[in-house]
Amino acid sequence: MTKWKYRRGDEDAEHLAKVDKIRRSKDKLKKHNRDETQFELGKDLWAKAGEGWFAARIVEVHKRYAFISPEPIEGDIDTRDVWLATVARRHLQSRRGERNNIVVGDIVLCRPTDDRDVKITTDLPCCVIEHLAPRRSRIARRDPMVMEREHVLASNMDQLLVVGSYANPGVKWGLIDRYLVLAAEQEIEAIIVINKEDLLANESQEFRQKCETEIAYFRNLGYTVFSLQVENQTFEDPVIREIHSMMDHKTTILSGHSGVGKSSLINLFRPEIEQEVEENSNINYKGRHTTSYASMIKLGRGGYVIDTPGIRSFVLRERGPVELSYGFLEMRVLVNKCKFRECRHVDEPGCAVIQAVADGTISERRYNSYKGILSGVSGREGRTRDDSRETSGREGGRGDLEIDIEVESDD
Ligand SMILES: Nc1nc2c(ncn2[C@@H]2O[C@H](COP(=O)(O)OP(=O)(O)O)[C@@H](O)[C@H]2O)c(=O)[nH]1
Ligand SMILES: [Mg+2]
Ligand SMILES: [Zn+2]
Repeated sequence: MTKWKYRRGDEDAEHLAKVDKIRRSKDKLKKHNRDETQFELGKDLWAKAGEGWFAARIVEVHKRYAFISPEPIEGDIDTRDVWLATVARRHLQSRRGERNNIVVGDIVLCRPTDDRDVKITTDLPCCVIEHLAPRRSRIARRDPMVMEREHVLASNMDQLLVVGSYANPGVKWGLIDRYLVLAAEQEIEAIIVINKEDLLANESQEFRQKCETEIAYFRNLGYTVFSLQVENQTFEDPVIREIHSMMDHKTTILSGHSGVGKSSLINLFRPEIEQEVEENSNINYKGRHTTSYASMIKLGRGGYVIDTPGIRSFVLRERGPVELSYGFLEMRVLVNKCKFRECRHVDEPGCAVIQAVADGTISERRYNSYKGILSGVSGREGRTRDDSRETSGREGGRGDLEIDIEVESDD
């Protein structure tokens, strides 16, 4: 049972305490970043780097090695120019508690080497990762293997673009909500794209109405939502251009269920590495997965994307009600209006959120999504035709650094 605390009305003192706490943690981080024996080291301290060492960006992470692209000028990499990299051995020990010590998007300091740790044959030049710059932003979920641990999916992105499709697979609104929570917490922009508009013609009037309502609701919250058909589209289409204009000069993490058309969308922006489009990612597609690894790709038309393997559902790290309601923009503005300061908005008396749901200003679906996340439920919504088997069998089971591989089934 939660103990309800009465608001003290002393908001200023509370605010100051919060600011002070943030300042102290920042100081701690600074101190930490000064210690060169640490893996994580502020970029301003890279000056002492050895000869030939260079800054780079992690573009793909595999189990025992990663691919990096040198970043001679900040913010400019050629994602076709890759080196094979491993983390310096002395750092592996200290980072053992983490599932993955480097992720796509990380900015690292590399030392060229001929002496590789991994025994693989490669033509690629090789290097050792000596330091990791503190992450500006990160997208993480709860580790499917170890509950208390976080699994960071990617870092240093400027914004998140979450893609869904009207059908095949149908929109998972709850999954979109979860991504929006992550973006809100990282204070990065979130854009929503709902694809396969052409398939709406086969859907019921009721379904179309529901989708329209959802989209209007998100727009009303201030999110940019695009509804479109990526297939048969070209870069000349105004909507496609508009999406691109939001991605130019930025690093965008692309997320969403597999099969929704993420790769098809990227391909319109002339990526340095053409993305594989799964012709048959629908119900007949069995056993294999689309893209198994997250990777960072430069777009020929400007900007970078981090394409992630589709995840059907994921569990967010546990969050308290205060923290979680921050990720729901419609609740964020109400939390100060609840009678109890640590109101969970579940069954507390005088709850402004519950009232808003009753008034219809907060959507019931979003509210249920909030409660689902609060109680640690994954984003999977019921079972649909193309969604009938769990990802579990192979989920993280191979001890991969990467995220789950989806298995599609045909029943
Ligand atoms: N009907 C329809 N299918 C599409 C559309 N866009 C992409 N697809 C198809 O959806 C499937 C999955 O696309 P893909 O780009 O690989 O999705 P990803 O897994 O999200 O990267 C492919 O068969 C595409 O041809 C669209 O606008 N309408
Ligand atoms: Mg893809
Ligand atoms: Zn409340």
